[in-house]
Amino acid sequence: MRATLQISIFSLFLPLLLWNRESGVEASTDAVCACQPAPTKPVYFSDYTNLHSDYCDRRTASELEKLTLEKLECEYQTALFSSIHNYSLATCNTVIATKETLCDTNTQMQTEAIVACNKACPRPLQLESIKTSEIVKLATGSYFLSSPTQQMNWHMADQFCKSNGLELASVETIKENDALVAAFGPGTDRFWISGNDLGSEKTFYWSGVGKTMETFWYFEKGQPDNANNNENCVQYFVDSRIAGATYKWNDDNCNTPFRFVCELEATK
Ligand SMILES: [Ca+2]
Ligand SMILES: [Ca+2]
Ligand SMILES: [Ca+2]
Repeated sequence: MRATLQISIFSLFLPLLLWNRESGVEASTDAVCACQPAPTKPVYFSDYTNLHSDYCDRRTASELEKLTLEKLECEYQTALFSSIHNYSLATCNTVIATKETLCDTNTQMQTEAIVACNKACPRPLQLESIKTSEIVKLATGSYFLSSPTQQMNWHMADQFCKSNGLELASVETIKENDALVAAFGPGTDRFWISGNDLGSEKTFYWSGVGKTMETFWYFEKGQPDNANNNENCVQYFVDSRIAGATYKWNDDNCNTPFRFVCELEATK
């Protein structure tokens, strides 16, 4: 009886405690941003690997880490709340739905804070860094498409995206595929994305999101062919041997420089 009473009182106040705690999370750009002095001389794109990540990049990584912890805490609290309220499933579901909305709102606020941080730290001379104006917003997220002169091998492209708080793109749906292909335009340049079978031949994996390539498969006919037993990285290409071919996927040699696509994985 006493235990029941304690649980009942606790369950009365718990929603208020949780509500105050989580609605208090704010995405303060002041706390996020503090710009470094502008570089004194131009830094060329090809030199970027010699540079350390700058302050804004590190802050971006730190914000993403914080967000992950907040999501875990939020999920934990939701599970705890659910166990206490197992006598009233309907009430519990309502509260969980509210909390999920709060989680989503916090995620959105953190994403906005990251974008604001990038805006507050313009680095016009640092060609190794992606400018906010170069990030394109498509229906399925935010991306960076390297220019025709920004070409590097898959590993370098992977590092470049990461050093800017992004990942090589992971194309998980036809909607995302179509948005990217439309953004490429009519050219035939190849673009690296995060798919690869570096870990295990023929098992393709999106390294950008840490998932195997299961839900969506868009390789060109005859691909992946692991040509010369040495093709382990996935790219968009237009197969000139096929009449009327459009952008599809191909496995190619990871060490060959091509253009590439980075993606903002805000909830990673
Ligand atoms: Ca994606
Ligand atoms: Ca392969
Ligand atoms: Ca191939």
